[in-house]
Amino acid sequence: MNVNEVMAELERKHPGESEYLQAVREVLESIEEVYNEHPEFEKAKIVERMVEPDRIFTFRVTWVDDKGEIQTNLGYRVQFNSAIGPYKGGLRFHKAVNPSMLKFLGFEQTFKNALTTLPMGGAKGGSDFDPTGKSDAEIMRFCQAFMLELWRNIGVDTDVPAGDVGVGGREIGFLNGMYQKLAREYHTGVLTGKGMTWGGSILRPEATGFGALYFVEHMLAKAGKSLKGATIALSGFGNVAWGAAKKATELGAKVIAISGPDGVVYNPNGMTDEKINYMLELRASNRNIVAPFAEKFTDATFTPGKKAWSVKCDIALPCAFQNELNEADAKELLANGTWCVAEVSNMGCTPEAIHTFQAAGILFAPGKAVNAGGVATSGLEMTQNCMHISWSGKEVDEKLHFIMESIHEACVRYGEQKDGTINYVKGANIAGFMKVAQAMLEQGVI
Ligand code: 2IT
Repeated sequence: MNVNEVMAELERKHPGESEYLQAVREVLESIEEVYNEHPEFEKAKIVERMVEPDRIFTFRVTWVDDKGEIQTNLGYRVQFNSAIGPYKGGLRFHKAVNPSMLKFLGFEQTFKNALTTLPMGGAKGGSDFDPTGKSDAEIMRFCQAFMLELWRNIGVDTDVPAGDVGVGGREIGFLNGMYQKLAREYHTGVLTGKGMTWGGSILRPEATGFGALYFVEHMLAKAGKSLKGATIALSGFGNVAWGAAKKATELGAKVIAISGPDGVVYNPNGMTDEKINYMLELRASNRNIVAPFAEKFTDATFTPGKKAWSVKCDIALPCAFQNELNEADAKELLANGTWCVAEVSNMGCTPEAIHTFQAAGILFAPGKAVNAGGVATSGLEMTQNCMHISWSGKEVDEKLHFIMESIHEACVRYGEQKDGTINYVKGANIAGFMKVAQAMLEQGVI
């Protein structure tokens, strides 16, 4: 394989799909060396097959807003790869959603799911519906209209969606209610991230953030460092940022910044239970602003238009959106002494930012390893649903710990360099790739 040739061909077929091309290039650059040591992969054209989704469903979603006006959005489900199990991955509701974004996310999901140790293929879906400023009733009607189309293409053993940006427990509830009504199937397992009284798993809401901090703990331990007393800046204030803030605080770190599209909140005294709970209220308000945090808690200050990366911190955790941390941000963090960056959002850093961190020799880990605890706990939710039982919080947490430790070990196994440091990007990409490639090879040309 020659990365530039594969990329030129992909670009020819999908011109301008920048996020998708960026995600594929990052993986191919990491695996090139290993791939070329396996002539059987080359012969089976594994890379050429793996970079294209299996199929994409695109549909119109029409619904009526509170004023009685008719609204039309676009809906999608990208079923990317099913080599190691049924399609699995979240739904994103955000005004910028388009095929490029969902293809990048579905591609990433395929490798991430492979890393979890569980048998799940990769998928992603969503809509350009913007939840900002919508009422709960509008969100319900949109979710119902979305499911009116999606339901035929998903199923317990075929494709199991969950949440992502703009889709949390409330939306999963509306989606699940409509699915059951349409499909007349009352199995609990067609969506994950469900409520606790109707098939949800304890700890699924926390799992992405908790898992990320477990991963960071391992990464720091390996480098002889610790979370205790470390200052953390994280972006976002949604479900993922909430779980990360909660676990980071529990483990003795101080979360000194959260952010939103409107700016950054500097929180020099760190989090309290009340502050952490307030993050949930902020998200549920559908306003998509973080400024009210600093109105409610007077020891915090809000600066409009600034990112979390302007705050001096030991550890930076992007928890919001792709490419939310660019080269200039990376340089600002380094100048302020940051020594660890872990992506909790998918592809949170631009390639230039990653190169800047790697060149500086600081600890860096990619989203598909760091945030895999979310989908892994979705996998645990599916298992409980199939077995018709509910595990205790302790059981789920132990399994999540084990999974994050396994992912860290896989990164070390494939990413250890001659000088003893770990290239986590390479490690995660090769570990995920090897599993999916082997599964594709063994199942023939299909
Ligand atoms: O990016 C992700 O891994 C998620 N949004 C979670 C997907 C899932 O199926 O739980």
